[in-house]
Amino acid sequence: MRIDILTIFPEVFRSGYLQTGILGKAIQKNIISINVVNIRDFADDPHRSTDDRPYGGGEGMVMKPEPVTKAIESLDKGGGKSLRVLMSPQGEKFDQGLAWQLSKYDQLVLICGRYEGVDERVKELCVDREISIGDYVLSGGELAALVVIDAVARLIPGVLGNYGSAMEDSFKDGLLEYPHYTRPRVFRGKAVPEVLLSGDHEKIRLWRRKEALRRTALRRPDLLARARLDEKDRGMLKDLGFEVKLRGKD
Ligand code: JD2
Repeated sequence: MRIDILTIFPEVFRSGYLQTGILGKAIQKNIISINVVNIRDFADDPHRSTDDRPYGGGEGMVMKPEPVTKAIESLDKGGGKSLRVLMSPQGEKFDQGLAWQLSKYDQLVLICGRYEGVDERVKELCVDREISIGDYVLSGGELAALVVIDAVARLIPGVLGNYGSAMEDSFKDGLLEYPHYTRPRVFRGKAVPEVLLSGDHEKIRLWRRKEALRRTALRRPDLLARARLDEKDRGMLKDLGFEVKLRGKD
């Protein structure tokens, strides 16, 4: 997959998070290629300005439409399936399902605004989707783009050591993960749950499922309402003192 990032702060992407860990490996292995474009290079006034005052007045500045549009149009289209995404607090909420959708493209163009955002006409003329990573206010689209890149990259075959683990990860069947433990067996007086030392794989599987259900019911009832649950799951939830009406596995 080719990822083009449009920003007035290209340095954010050039050395740091993207070059680290499994993402850095995926770039080295050419499974993902990252192309960072400085929107300012497409500003043609003497001051190379990328922002201007809002029509109608008010606080803050707005990204001028010409530089962003020219930057988008300058990109190599590559021929494959391509999607132009604007990072924006007004966008649809990014989640694992949307990450899976984006992972199917050959090219993603991620447009990062600053100030109060980009001129509305850019969205109408050259943006396919507007995406928000959550309901909090960032200073620009750059951190949001990094979040999207990380979540999408791990779903591309070859990026994780084992593709299966992308599917196994959190949210596969819509539940939070069970608790994890490693050595030592007792740490500062706190012991690892005995069942995990039993060697009884079926008992362990059931304990983990029950703990996943417990956590999800306590912390994320919204997820539980949409989770894929079977009769055994419902039984476990009942044992835990939670009542579930909701939909079943199929
Ligand atoms: C952005 C800003 C409007 C106040 C471009 C913020 C985002 N989940 C998210 N929160 N904030 C953003 C985001 C994305 C792009 C821009 N700003 C600053 N805009 C009101 C502050 C400018 C995402 N994705």
